[in-house]
Amino acid sequence: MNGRISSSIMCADLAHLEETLRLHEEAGIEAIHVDIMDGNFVPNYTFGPDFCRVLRSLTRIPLDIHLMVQNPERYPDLWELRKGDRVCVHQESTPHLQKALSLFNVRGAEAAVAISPGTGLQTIGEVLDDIQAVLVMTVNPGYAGQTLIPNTLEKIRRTRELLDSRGYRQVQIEVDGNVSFENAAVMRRMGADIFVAGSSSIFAKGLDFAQAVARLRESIE
Ligand code: S6P
Ligand code: MG
Repeated sequence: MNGRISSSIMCADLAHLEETLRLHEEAGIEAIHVDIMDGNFVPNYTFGPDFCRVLRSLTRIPLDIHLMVQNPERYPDLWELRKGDRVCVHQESTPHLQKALSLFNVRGAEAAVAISPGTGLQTIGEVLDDIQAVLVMTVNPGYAGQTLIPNTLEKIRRTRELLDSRGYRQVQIEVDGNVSFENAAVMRRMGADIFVAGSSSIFAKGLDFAQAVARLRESIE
């Protein structure tokens, strides 16, 4: 299966959201990546449940909700999950990781464990039955427009090896952070399946959206 694109909506022109989402549908974008930041887990604020509701009212593309919030298990119902959605929970954000993941694994939605660049893979082995994906952060969470941390590329390969060796071939690997056309090709070779595309590729200044998507798809075949 070819790699899939999860578009980082915080990098889009939000003044023209409807038009942007129409272009997403025309380009067959598989998911919309919504970065939720609480000013606590990360030093920034972004979207919340109301914005997710707006997105749902404008498109049927599933949401890929990246929770960069402390203790995400506190308010699991805020996200009104649907079949095909995915919720990414940071390992570092809660001492109750298994519980948090299980709360999002409902109504056909998927759960993913997210790991920041400084986090090892050990804990993933304990929650394999609770996840459909691992989100390997290739920058530190908090901001768009950062530069990839080189060590994380090899970590994608180690994550794939861990999943395969434990018999979890169906668990996907998502990558997030500086997914440029060039980096995406390397990430693909390392074993990534889902690519969070932001200011480094499909929303890069001066690029035509459809052409940029086509170019990214070539990188992740
Ligand atoms: C970062 C966030 C990401 C960014 C995305 C931006 O905390 O989780 O999803 O929005 O990485 O893309 P780029 O190409 O600017 O890194
Ligand atoms: Mg993200």
